Amino acid sequence: MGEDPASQVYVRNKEIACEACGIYSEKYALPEETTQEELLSLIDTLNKKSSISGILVQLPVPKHIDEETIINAIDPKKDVDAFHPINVGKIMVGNYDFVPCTPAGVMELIKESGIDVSGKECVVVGRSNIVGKPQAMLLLHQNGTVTICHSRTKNLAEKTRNADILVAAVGIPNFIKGDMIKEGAVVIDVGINRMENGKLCGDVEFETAEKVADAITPVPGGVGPMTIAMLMRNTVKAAIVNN
Ligand code: L34
Repeated sequence: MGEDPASQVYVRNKEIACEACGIYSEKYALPEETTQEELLSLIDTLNKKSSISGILVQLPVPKHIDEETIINAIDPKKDVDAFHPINVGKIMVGNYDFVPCTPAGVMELIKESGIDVSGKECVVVGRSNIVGKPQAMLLLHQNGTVTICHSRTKNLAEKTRNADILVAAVGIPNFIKGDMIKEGAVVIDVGINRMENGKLCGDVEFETAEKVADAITPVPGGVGPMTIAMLMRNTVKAAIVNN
């Protein structure tokens, strides 16, 4: 909904990924002034439409729309973002079909790099419902020792320097510097910040961080594309579960 330029890029990338995977997709680019009732009515239609397995409302939504009401309106069986409270609860319990795409992408990067989470000190910086909280839960399910840090955390650098696996999801450009990272750590940068010059920049200061980290993800070309890959995986799962 609306004209958010970043959302337009992300949604376009999702369409391209669907095409590449052979997943049928429909995009509804609703104008900014669309009412909440109109949006809810579209979600209701898609909830009932048997040719649609997954529904995603790209965030952020405009101010006059209540995000929680929208998320709650999506059929949990079609909630490929895993943002609905039913799916959030299932993640907490550890028995789930859908994993939120960004944290799932982070876990996949860790797994594919041959890194074992079990027993590791995992520090997640950021506590959003979309990334930080589910990320902590997924690391915990893999037997990591998890610390969640946020804007009120005291002595942040002390905590991040303790991390074997550090996930940065704060949304502040270059927030995590090299001297906040332990030698040999695995550093995963979830931040995608758009600078005034139009360039993308992560939450981690890459130049100083890569000198101390054993493994580090870039921005762009790191977690972002993984988020989309995990959306494809959830959608295929939804198609199986719903049929
Ligand atoms: N409902 N809203 C909902 N679900 C989501 O999973 C998202 N997210 C986040 C924002 N809002 C959402 C995304 O799709 C972030 N996000 C996302 C998706 C794709 C990319 C980045 C964030 C991506 O493609 N990143 C590219 C660069 C793209 C560019 O040039 O701007 C990269 O290489 O990081």
